[in-house]
Amino acid sequence: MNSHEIARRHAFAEEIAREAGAIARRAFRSGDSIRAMEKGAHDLLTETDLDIDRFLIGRLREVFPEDGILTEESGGGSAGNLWVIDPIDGTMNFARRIPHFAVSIAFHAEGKTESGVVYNPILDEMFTARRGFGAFCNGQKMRVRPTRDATDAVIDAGYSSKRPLSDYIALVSRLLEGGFAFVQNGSAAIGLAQVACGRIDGYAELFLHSWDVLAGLLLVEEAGGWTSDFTAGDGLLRGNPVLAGTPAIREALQRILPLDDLLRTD
Ligand code: LIP
Repeated sequence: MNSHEIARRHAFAEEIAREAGAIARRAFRSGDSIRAMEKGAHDLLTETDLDIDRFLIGRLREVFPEDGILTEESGGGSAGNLWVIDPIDGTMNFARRIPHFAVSIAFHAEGKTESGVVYNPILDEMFTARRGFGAFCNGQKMRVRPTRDATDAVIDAGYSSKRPLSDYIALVSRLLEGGFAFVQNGSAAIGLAQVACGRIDGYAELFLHSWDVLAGLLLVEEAGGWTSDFTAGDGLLRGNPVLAGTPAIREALQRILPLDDLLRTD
């Protein structure tokens, strides 16, 4: 795909992320209760997830009818030019009115994520990255934090009920034994955006879907960080573990979470 076509999609992704964020913000700030259905343990779905899912699919079909679309709530194909969307990443936070959630939109073409947008509508923080053009928060260029070492590092260690609890406990134990501090904030997209903008130093989770992370991983890469190869094997459609962070702690983190034996290579 040529640069002009990617640029069109990158600009459009920011436009519709902002529009979708307004839908989430209205629901978040209304006095109405936010009813959530359980898809699994600590895995929720709200009407606003579905409203935003329908809205984004509709806008994309209007403007880029030839592109494929894969979303958390509607599934989708793996066409060469693929939009990968999480209407609300951090649904549990949204349902509890914790302002730590985002609309996450990525555009993936010819095996690479070319554009990523993560928008937190409550803080009005628009994180964007286009491959090769840098990463930005509300237009300000982002760089990952100049971490000194593990004792100077905070890792967002996401919890997924899709892996045994014992594995998560082992991950957190190894982080703490390695001198790291950790948080578990409930949104991979925002966690990765916070690595990119230098608020924290790394993100680790034993299993995530592409819609949770593709946009955030590009933010980290374009802000000078490193990331695991999430699309290894069939990660784009079947998910994978995620590890990302600042350069100074790459070796220490990879020792703690040896992804080689976790990434899908089948
Ligand atoms: C969430 C992820 C988070 C993970 C949660 C959940 P959702 O995505 O962003 O990192 O720990 O279990 O999967 O379901 O809110 O879109």
